[in-house]
Amino acid sequence: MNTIPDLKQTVTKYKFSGLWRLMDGYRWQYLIAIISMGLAAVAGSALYILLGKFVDDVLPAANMRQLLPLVSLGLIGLALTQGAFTFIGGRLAAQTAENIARTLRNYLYDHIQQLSFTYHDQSQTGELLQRTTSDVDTMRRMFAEQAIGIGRISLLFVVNFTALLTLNVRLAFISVIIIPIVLMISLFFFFKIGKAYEAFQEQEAVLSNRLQENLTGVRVVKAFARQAYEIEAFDVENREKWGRGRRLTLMHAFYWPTTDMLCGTQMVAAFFFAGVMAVHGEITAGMYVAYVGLVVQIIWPIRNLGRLVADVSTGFVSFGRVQTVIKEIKEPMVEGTAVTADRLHGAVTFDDVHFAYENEKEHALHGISFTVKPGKKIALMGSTGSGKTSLVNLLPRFYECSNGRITLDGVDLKRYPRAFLREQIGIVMQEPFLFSTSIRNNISYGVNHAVTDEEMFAAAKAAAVHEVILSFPDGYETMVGERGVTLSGGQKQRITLARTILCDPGLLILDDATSAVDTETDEVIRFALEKLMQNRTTFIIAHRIQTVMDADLILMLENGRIIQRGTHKELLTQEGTYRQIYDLQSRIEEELQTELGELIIEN
Ligand code: DUT
Ligand code: MG
Repeated sequence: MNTIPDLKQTVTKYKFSGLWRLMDGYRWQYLIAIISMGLAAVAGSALYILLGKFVDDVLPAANMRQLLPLVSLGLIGLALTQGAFTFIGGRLAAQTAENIARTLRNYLYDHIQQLSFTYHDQSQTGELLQRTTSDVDTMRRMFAEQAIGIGRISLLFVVNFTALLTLNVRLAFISVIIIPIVLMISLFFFFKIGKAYEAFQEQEAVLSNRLQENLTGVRVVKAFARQAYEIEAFDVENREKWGRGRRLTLMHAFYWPTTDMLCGTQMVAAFFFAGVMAVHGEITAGMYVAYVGLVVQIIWPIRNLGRLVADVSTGFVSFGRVQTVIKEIKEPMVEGTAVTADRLHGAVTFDDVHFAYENEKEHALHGISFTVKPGKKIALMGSTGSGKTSLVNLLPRFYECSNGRITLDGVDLKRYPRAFLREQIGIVMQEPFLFSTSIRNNISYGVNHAVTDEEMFAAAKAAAVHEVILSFPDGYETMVGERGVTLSGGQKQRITLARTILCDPGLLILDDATSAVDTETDEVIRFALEKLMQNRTTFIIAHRIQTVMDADLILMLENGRIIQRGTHKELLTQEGTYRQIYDLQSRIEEELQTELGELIIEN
C-alpha cells in the first residue's frame, strides 16, 4: 500500500490553496494535460487559418492541382494533431483526477479510523459514507472535467483570439462582446448552484443515513411490523431530496437557454458584420472562412466555460464537506512516554475519578476511587445505566476522565500511548461484533502474527466455543455475518471472547461477556478462564452472583457512584443492594431445587 500523505495542511481558509495542495505530486502531470489541450487548440485554429489560406491563395491559383494534395495533407495532419493532443490531455487529466480521488479516499478512511470514540458517538454513519464516496467523486469530476475544461477553454480562447487579431482587429473585438456577460451569468450560477448542491448533498446524506439505519435494524422493523411507517418516513426524506435535486436541474435548465440565446445572437451578429466587411472588400473570402471557424471555436467553448465555472461550485462544496472530516483531530496513538515494561503488571488505581460524555450535562461517573493489586479479579455490579461500561472504557483511554486520576502500574494513564494500552488491555465488549469473514479470521483479528491451530483451539476452548465451531460443516473456516451462517447471541459472545483471549492481554476486561449464555455454559467458561485470569488483572462486569462471588473486590455501582464495596463475604454481612440481589437469586435457586426434589419424589 502507498503511504498516505498528511492532508491536514489542505485545510485552509481558501479553497484554492487547499485544492492546490491536494495536487501534490500530480501537478506536472496535470500541467502537461493542460498544455496538451492547449496544443490541440493551436492545431485547431491553425486548421481554420490554413482553410482560409486555401480559399484565398490555392483555389484561384493556376497550379492548384499541385498544391491541393499538399494542403489536404496539411489539413489532415492538423486534424490528427488536434485529436491526438485532446486524447493525451483528457487521459492525463482523468488519470490525475483518479489518483487524487484515490489518495483522498485512502486518507479519509485512515483518518476516520483514527478519530476518537467521542467523534464516532456523535457522527452518523450515512454522513461519513457520503463524504468518503459521493463527495470524493464530485471532487474527482471537478479535477477530471471542470478544472481541465476551464484550462482548455482559456487556452483555446487565448490562441483563437490571437489568431482573430491577426485576421482583423476590429472583427476580433466585435466577436467577443458577449463574453463578459456570459461570465457574469456563470458567476451568478456559481453561487446559486453551489448553495443548491450543498442542500442536495446534505439531504442525500440524510437519506443514506435512513437507509443504513433501516437495513441495520431491519429485524426490529419487521418484528414491530413498522414497514408502512418506515416506508412513509423514507418517502418524506426522498421527496425532499427529489425537490432539492429538481431545484438544481432547474438552474441548469435556465442556464443553457439563456447562454445559448446570447451566444447565438453574438455569432449571428459577428457573421453579419464580417459578411458586410467581405462585401465591401475589407476582408477576403478566405479570411471570412477562417473567421467563421475561429468564432465558432471561441463562442461555443465560452458557453461551456460558463457551465464549467458554475459546476466547479459543486466540487468546492464537496471539498468543504470533506475538509470538515479532515479537520477533526485524530486521537494521538503513540504519544506518551511511560512505556518502560513491555508488559503491564496490572496494578490499577482510580483516585476520585469523574467523567461525563461530551454534550451530556449529567456526569456518568462521580468520585470513583479504588485500588486493585496486580493479578487480582475485580467485579463490577449495578443496575443498567449505573456506569459500569463507562468505568472500564476509561482504561484503554477510549474516553478521558474529566477530573481525578487513574494510574496503571503506578503511572498516570495519560502518560501511556494509547496504542500500547489497547495492545495490552483486552476488552470483550458488551455488544459482540463479528466481521463478515471466517470464524478463524474473526478469532485471530487482534493479533498481528500468524496463529497456530493449537493457539486458536486453546483460545476457543477457554471461551467454551471450540466444540460449537467444530459442529459447523466448515469448522473454523465457516463464514459468519452477511455472507455466511447466522450465529446465536451466545455463540457470537463466545467467539469475541476467544478473540480477546488469543491476544493474551496483560489486563482483561469482560463487559457482560457471558450475559447471553446459559448458567451452565457460564460456569464452563468461568472454569476455563480461571487459569487465564491467574496473574492477570481482570475486570468482570456481570449480573449473576455466581460469576462475581470469587472476585477479590466487588464494586456495587449506582448512578455513577460506588455504593458498596468489598468481597462476597463482606458484602453478605452488610445490609444493601448486594445482599438483596443475593437473596433474590438464591431464593429462586432454592425454589427450583425444591420443585425439582418434589418432582423426583413424585416419580
Ligand atoms: N451514556 C452516555 N453516552 C454514551 C454511553 C452512556 O451518555 O455513549 C450514559 C448512559 C448512562 C450512563 O452514561 O446514563 C452510564 O452508561 P453505561 O453504559 O456506563 O452503563 P452500564 O452500567 O454499562 O449499563 P448496562 O448494564 O446497561 O450496560
Ligand atoms: Mg454496560
